[in-house]
Order: sequence, then structure tokens, then C-alpha cells
Amino acid sequence: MRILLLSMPDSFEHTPVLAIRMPNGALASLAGNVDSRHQVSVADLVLVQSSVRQTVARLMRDLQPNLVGLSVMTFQRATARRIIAFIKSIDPSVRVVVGGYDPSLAPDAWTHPDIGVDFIVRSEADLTFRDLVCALEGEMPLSAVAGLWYRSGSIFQSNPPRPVTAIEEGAIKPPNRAARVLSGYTLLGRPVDVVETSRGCTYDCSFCSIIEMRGRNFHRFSIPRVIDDIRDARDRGARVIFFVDDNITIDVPRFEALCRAIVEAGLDDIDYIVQGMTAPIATHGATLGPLMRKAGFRYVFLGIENILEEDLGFLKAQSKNSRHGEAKRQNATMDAIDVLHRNGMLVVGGLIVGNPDDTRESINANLSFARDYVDWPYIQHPTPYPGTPMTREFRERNLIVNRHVDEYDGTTAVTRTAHVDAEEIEFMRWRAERWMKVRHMRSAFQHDPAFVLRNGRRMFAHTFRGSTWRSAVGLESERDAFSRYRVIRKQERDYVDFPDPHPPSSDLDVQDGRTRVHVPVVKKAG
Ligand code: B12
Ligand code: SF4
Repeated sequence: MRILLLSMPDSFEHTPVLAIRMPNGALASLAGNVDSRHQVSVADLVLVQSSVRQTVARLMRDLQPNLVGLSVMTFQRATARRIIAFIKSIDPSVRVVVGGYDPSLAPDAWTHPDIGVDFIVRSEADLTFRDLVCALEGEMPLSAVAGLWYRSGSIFQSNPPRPVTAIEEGAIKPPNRAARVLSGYTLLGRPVDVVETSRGCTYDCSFCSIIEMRGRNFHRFSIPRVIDDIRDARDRGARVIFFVDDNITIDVPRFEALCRAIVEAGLDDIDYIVQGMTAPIATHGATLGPLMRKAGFRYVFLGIENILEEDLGFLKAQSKNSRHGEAKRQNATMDAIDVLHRNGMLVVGGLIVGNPDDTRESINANLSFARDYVDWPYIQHPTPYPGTPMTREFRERNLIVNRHVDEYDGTTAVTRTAHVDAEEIEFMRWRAERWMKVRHMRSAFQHDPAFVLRNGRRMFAHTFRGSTWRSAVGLESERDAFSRYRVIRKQERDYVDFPDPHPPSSDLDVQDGRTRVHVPVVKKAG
């Protein structure tokens, strides 16, 4: 069978494609787990953001796939549906499967026949996708594939979910990077790749999709497998590796062992990026910090979420940001930042502003904190993704003001607070963040001078899109620049010049199964 796997071109404000284009780890993992007699090609469309239609047309022509798979996050839903319509216009007989966070958590958004989806793979998919391919080859019935929803006439059959895979036992084969057919992955000019060392998380932050996706659990790939995987990525040219684990800091002794193994294997000439919680980094900083430094960690995405107690309560992110018996959570955050800085690492500060009871003052307190302590701001607004506890609360309090999920990109405020309008919240974040990003150019220049010299002007222009010389010298209000930025951002979302075959009146309602009126009946198989 010929299989084409696509990740969506939509990108995020804090990871501009000029400087950051990372591969989607899920697709290489799927490619690594189907039988080697099948021809699998992986195309990350973020690499061809300005020529999506032409690239998809070329891949369809050159590869003649029988099965096309799309990996979709919620804010990429509309793009994915347009790409599916385009693919079906080229070859109506091609079968289409969708997977990833949005189809897993909002399957109803994918079942209407006009959308053209034949299969929905829910949650962890390496083995489900392998079995789907076997079923399409006639080796097993579709009804026997756990975790699969499949079209049968006008109805979608839903098979029972697949239990989370115990990856320790080696059930999941390593990713197949050779399947990638596009090039140009980069982080500030260095070739970048992604590696998984573990899956899952045992916490339950109210804004995070992970719990609904796979429950509260933590599974580890063996360290020798991880080392082989890093080596494979490096042999293919990677000089930066992003560990895409949900939460590597759940098991700090293992994380420390991994750092040692990286050094022993001589793989410490790579820049590593990872995301982690503040408390374990603060608590174990004396040993973990120097080990991370030795292994080559450069950027650490810290899930600070918020510096105020009330907001941490709402986000259910208190426990992950506090050490045992400690009342002042900010200390864990401050200590973690201190550990990382003392060990020469840079802090990507993950903060969420615009929570239900936020006032202008509480938003400003978080923005000032970011200005003072983080190296790259990764400030987002609470976004009601399908199935999260936070979504239910925002809905109950009637605080959701924008129901178009293609704008659920984390930096568009789609909810208001009890005290501040959504647009005002977004304006406050936008105004504060641009200068924090400019400040980061200094460290970027020290590490990657050639890239910054070549692209510095464009990076600056991207950060300040919407601004003019008049707004720069104060002849025009910043709000005018902000309005222009929002128009530009909206236009940027138009990645595919092809209509959505089934634009729903409210995407958000579909995700909770509320607009069943348009949706074919889903039947449980068996
Ligand atoms: C790493 C990561 C990133 C990296 C992405 C790097 C990259 N290119 O891969 C960075 C930091 C850049 C990032 C950015 C964003 N991310 Co992110 N990210 C993650 C994270 C931590 C892990 C994802 C991952 O790679 N896992 C490893 C792979 C193997 O697992 P997987 O993706 O789940 O794939 C499996 C299945 O889903 C399935 N599958 C996936 N695709 C497909 C396709 C097919 C055809 C099939 C059959 C199956 C299938 O099979 C895979 C193997 O089992 C998750 C989860 C978390 N705990 O926070 C969030 C997460 C995916 N991100 C999320 C979001 C919202 C974003 C942002 C919009 C904003 C943000 N919060 O940062 C941006 C947008 C990115 C962009 N496109 O520009 C949300 C998605 C929510 C949703 N409902 O859509 C998550 C779930 C976090 C959350 N808020 O809950 N992210
Ligand atoms: S600690 Fe991180 S991965 Fe775990 S539930 Fe919270 S946000 Fe999600």
C-alpha cells in the first residue's frame, strides 16, 4: 500500500516559521510501525507554508497514495478539512484517515460525509494505524481494530478504545525518519529533529488535553532506545533535538540517567530542548542542573502557567508548581529559573493570562514577571480545547466569546474574564511580548550569529508586523497597530486556497457533540 502522511502547515505566534520549523514526531512514529512492505511518505506542510496546494498536488501526483493520513490539532481543523477536500478533488478514491489531538478528542467534528474522512484514529495510534493498514489489506476486519472509528455507508462505527501502550516492553518500534519527503527543518538555522523519551503525565492541569487523551499515566522508553533514536536523528543531520515528552520531569532520577547516557554516548554536541515542571527542577536543581548543562540542554520550556495563587488554583496547576509543604509557589518558579540560569540554560516561560477572574492588575503582574525573568515569552490565553475541564468551566460561566476553533491558536484570546474583554487581554499580551522577543535576539546572536545577521531584519519585522514608523514614534496609537496585526494574523491562517466543504456554524459546539443534527449516527461496532 502507498501511504502519505501529512502534518498541517498552521503555525503558532511564538514559533514563527522563519526561525522554527520542526518535524511532527507522530508521523515518523506511525511510519516506523507499519510493515516495511508498505511505502510510507511523510510530509510536514509547515515546511512549505506558502505553497501548500502545489506541494500536496505534486505529492498526490508523484506518490499516488491509496491512503492519506492527516495529523490535526484543534486550531488546524479548518485547514485539514480544506486539504482533505483538495485531495479528494484530485483522487476521489483515496481513503482518508485523521488522527492526533483534534480527531481524538472531537471525533464528531470529523464524521459528516461532506468532510470526506473514512477513518478516525483516536489517541495513541502507532499500533492502531498499523492494524488499520492490515485491515485495509484484508488481514483483519476493521471492527477488530481497537481505537478506530470507520465509515460504513452513511454511518460511523466506533470500535472500543485501545488501552495505553506499555512502551517499556518495546511494543512500539522506533520512528522512521527516512520516510520524510520534504526538507528544511530548522531552529535558528540549525537542523532540528524531535525525539520522544516518555509518554504521558500523572498531573491533571485543567487546560491540558493530555488527560482526556490518554488518562493519567507515565510510560518510559528504555534509555538505550532513546540514545539510538538521538543517534539516528544526529546521523541524519540534526544538531538540535526537542524532546517532545509530555512531562519528562515526572521521573527526575531517570531524566538524570538520560543526561549521563547522552554524555557517555558522546551525543552532548547537540543542543537539547525540553519542557518541564518548575518544582522538580527547583527541588533537584543541585544535581539535575549541572547534568542538563553537561548533556547540552539549551532551552527549557517551564510550565509556570501563572504566578498568582488564585490563577494556579483555577488552572489546577498548584501541585506541579510547589514543593512539599511549601506555601509560596513562586519560590519553586524562581528557584527553577535560577537553577537553569546558573547552569547556562535559557528559560522559555509558559504563562497563561486571561483566566476567569483575572483583572488588568493580575494580567500585568504576570506580564511583568515574564519581562523580568524569562528569556523567551511563551504567554498564552486560556483556550477551550475539546474535552478539557477548563472548557467546561468557561462554558458554564459563559466566558467564551469566539467559537471559531481555527483561531484557537493560544495567542488569540477567545475567552474573556469576569473583568476584562478578550480583545483587551490579547492587546496587553501582544504589547508586552514584542519587546521581550527583541531582547532575546542578543542570546540568539551569540549562539547563531550568521543566522541572526542574515535574518535579524525579517525576524524583527515579523515580531512587529502591524506596526509602522508612525506607531513607532507615537504618532499613531498602538491599538491601530494591534488591529492591523490581527488582520494580518487572520490572513496568514489562509494556508490552502480551497473551500472547506462543511463549514459548521459553530465548531466549538460540534466538539462537544452538541450539533448532532448534522452528524451521522455513530454506532458501536460489535
Ligand atoms: C511537543 C509539543 C509541541 C511542540 C511541537 C513540535 C513538533 N513539531 O512536533 C511545540 C512546542 C512547537 C508545540 C506548539 C504548539 N502546541 Co503543542 N504540544 C506538544 C506536546 C507536548 C507533545 C506532542 C507530541 O509530539 N507528542 C508525541 C507524539 C508521538 O504523540 P502525539 O502527537 O499525541 O501523536 C500520537 C497520536 O496523537 C496519534 N496521531 C498524531 N497524528 C496522527 C495522524 C494520523 C494520521 C494518525 C492515524 C494518528 C496520529 O499517533 C501518535 C502516536 O501515537 C503536546 C502534549 C502535551 N502534553 O502538552 C502539546 C499539544 C499537542 N500542543 C498543543 C497546542 C495547542 C499547541 C500550540 C497551538 C500552542 C501551544 N500550546 O503551545 C502550538 C502550535 C504548534 C504549531 N503547529 O505551530 C495542544 C493541542 C490541543 C488540541 N486539542 O489541539 C497539546 C495537546 C497541549 C495542550 N494544550 O493540551 N507543541
Ligand atoms: S503537568 Fe504538563 S503535561 Fe501534565 S497535565 Fe499539566 S500541563 Fe499537561
